[in-house]
Amino acid sequence: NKVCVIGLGYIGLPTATMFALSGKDVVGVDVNKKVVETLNRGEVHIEEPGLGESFKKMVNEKKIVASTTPEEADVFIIAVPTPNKDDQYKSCDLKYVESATQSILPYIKKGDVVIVESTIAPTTTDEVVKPIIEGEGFKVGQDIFLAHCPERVLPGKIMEELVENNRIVGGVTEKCTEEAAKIYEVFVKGEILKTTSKTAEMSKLMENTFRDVNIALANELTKICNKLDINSLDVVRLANKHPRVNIHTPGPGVGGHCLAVDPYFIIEKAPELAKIIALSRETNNSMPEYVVSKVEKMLPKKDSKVSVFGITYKGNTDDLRESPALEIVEILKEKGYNVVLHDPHVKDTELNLIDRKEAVVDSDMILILADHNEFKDIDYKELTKEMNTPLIFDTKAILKDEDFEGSNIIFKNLGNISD
Ligand code: SAJ
Repeated sequence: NKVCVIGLGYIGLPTATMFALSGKDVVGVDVNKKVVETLNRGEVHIEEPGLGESFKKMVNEKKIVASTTPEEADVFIIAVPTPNKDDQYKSCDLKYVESATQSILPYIKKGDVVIVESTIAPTTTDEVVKPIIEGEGFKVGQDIFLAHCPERVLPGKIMEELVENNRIVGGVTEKCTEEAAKIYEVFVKGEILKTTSKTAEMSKLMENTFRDVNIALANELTKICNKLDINSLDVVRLANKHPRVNIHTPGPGVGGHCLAVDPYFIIEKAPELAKIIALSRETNNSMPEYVVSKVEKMLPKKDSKVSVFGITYKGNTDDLRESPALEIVEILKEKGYNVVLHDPHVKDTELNLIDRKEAVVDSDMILILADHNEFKDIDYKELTKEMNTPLIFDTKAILKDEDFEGSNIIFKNLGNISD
């Protein structure tokens, strides 16, 4: 049978490719004409290990085709973005989910399965998507089977995790759950976890919220430790030796389109109750300013040259969405610093990225803001020779104090910069 995937971004494209690899005929739909053209040439527009080759193979075998309009199919998968709104709670903007649902209405028929994979606020499938489909005369649960099946794959490991991870399948009715579960059985090797759509929505949001709150705890710990002259990275390492403790790693902030976005979808539904969740967002959002305040302490001269290594929201990706690194760069520039950028994963020419050697010439600081693998194996003793001051500030805890013992390099991380 045939699968129609709406939205060919970080989730939709790998998912569409996976269905094609599993033998389905796939049409992938995106509103962006340029993206559709690129894809139909067999090229992909996002960096994700293993995706490019598989996608090209499927295009060549005619198992997958990209288009700007949907087509009749047996299964429709909605994987469009759900950004934050500009309102008080930064609530979930459903405009793309709504327009994607509307766009498939002329093509759906009795017996079809409609799955929302986009991350949505709790109760959205029941209260927003279902009425749109029923407005067309279908009865959900009898004619059309509607479910929320959140994606939970980690960017950088998407192709692997799509197959290996457990998958939550939440139907609007039990029959919807059963029909949607059958769809994923073709490639998911993990467990298929059946539930209702609103439980599925909340479970997905809570996974990312758990991580966001845990990182906030680590970031708060770092601020407290720096006040008390204790190394927070040592504290995290030692506390995590306890069998039931897993404190996450402090860093320059939380970015990406998941952790920095999803917790607000819970807050909007119960702002008077979601206190820890809201405070954690605030704490993580304060980290770029905190990092800048530490840079200012190390480099009081505001025209100093800062060489930023890594501008993506995390390591080994080209994804710049909600990147705290970009926020740090902006604040540093506003303060007058001479900031140059180096990132081996990003191709954007408008950002004026330069190579590593050029970036450090006459520099006063290498500021590591993303944990790309490339930054772990650099010969820093050699590289820092070109610098004005051999100072490295590693906000991602990828290098170790020991690596610099006996050298003239001044090595700083979030653990050893007491106030
Ligand atoms: N970060 C820290 N400290 C840590 C871990 C992460 O500061 O200890 C930062 C990262 O640098 C990054 C941000 O948090 O800026 C988020 O990175 P991440 O690796 O935690 O997660 P994402 O956003 O790439 O992907 C998450 C994953 N969710 C969970 O692990 C619970 C992924 O499985 C989800 O599919 C994805 O969100 C999503 O799409 O929701």
